[in-house]
Amino acid sequence: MPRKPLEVDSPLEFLAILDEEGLVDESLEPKLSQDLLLKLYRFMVLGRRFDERMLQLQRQGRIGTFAPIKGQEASQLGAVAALEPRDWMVPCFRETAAQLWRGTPMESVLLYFGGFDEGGRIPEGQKDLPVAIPVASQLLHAVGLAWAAKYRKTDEVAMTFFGDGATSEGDFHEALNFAAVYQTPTVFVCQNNQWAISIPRSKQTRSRTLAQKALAYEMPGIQVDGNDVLAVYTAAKEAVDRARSGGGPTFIECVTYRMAMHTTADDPSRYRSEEEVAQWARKDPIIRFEKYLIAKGLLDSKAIEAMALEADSAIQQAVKRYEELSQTLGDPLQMFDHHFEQLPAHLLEQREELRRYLKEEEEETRHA
Ligand SMILES: Cc1ncc(C[n+]2csc(CCOP(=O)(O)OP(=O)(O)O)c2C)c(N)n1
Repeated sequence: MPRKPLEVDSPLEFLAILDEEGLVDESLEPKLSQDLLLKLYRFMVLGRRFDERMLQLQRQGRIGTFAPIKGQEASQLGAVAALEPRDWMVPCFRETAAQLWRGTPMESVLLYFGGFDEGGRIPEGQKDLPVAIPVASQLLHAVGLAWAAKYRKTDEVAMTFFGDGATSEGDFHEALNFAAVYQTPTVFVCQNNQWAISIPRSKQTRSRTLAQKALAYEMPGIQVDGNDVLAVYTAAKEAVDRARSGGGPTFIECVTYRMAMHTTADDPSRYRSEEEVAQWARKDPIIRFEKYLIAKGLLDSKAIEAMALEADSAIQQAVKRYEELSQTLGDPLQMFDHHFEQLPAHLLEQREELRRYLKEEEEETRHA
């Protein structure tokens, strides 16, 4: 009748490669091509500037509520850069940079947050799912896709993104459990940005790390500095390679920070201090990567300026296309079209009420 410690393997690690000063640990530095390094930087800058522009557009009433990504560029781009086009990317609602990397046009993102269904349409051949709003629901979709890939004996991998808050949902646990039991090629990327709206990480879970949640499901788990694009890429590449070669799922916790508001409907000054934000601003993923690329001789101030201008011009063109397109789309009555073969009585009533309301509004505008 022994009483003894259980033997539980712990493959958990923490990984950081590039520090806040842009100094690299050469023994861990991944061997990435110049093209890939510069592409990562370009998309980090594009993601940040697009985010800033979206905030202005939202404040001007030209798009609706959206979830900013500021501070999370490295977590998203380091991860998707490890995928092949044939792999699946299953986003939450804060993956704008990842979506752009995968090929979603900026105007689609604007259309989505502008309230147009058409923004959820994924370009032909691109294997991404649309934005998921119900927290953690997308993890199950990713596991399903990965399970299908395994069943069909393709070598596709499904990578899904979610926040620290999502780890408290039942869907999270069901997804990890199924993925581990059936060894599906799924890569779970948790962007631990420290806050789930106003709930801090400390009130989300007693676990010292989120990565350790992988242990319960007997899958590899790793915690990485999520503001270090080289560390995120390294962890993601190992996870994708393992998944592709039949090694099953991995859980990656990216320790990062949401530098802006949860969504544009939120006021973070009500629950967090300016000092906390300032502390994380010093860990900015773009600044440290920029320093690294300058030290490597791949960037200089002229190239930095040129890339910013290039991003701004692409953004300006996308906003123009969005505003032109939005003139031709968006009959609100369409929202009733695709749910039921035959609309139930209460929805017929709601459709009629909306139709009447829109007509009245139109007449009022005409008389105004
Ligand atoms: C099932 C469900 N419950 C509640 C909400 C409302 N809600 C939207 S975002 C959010 C917090 C999500 O936090 P986290 O998972 O950490 O992701 P983050 O927003 O920080 O990226 C909540 C509670 C929702 N969308 N879905």
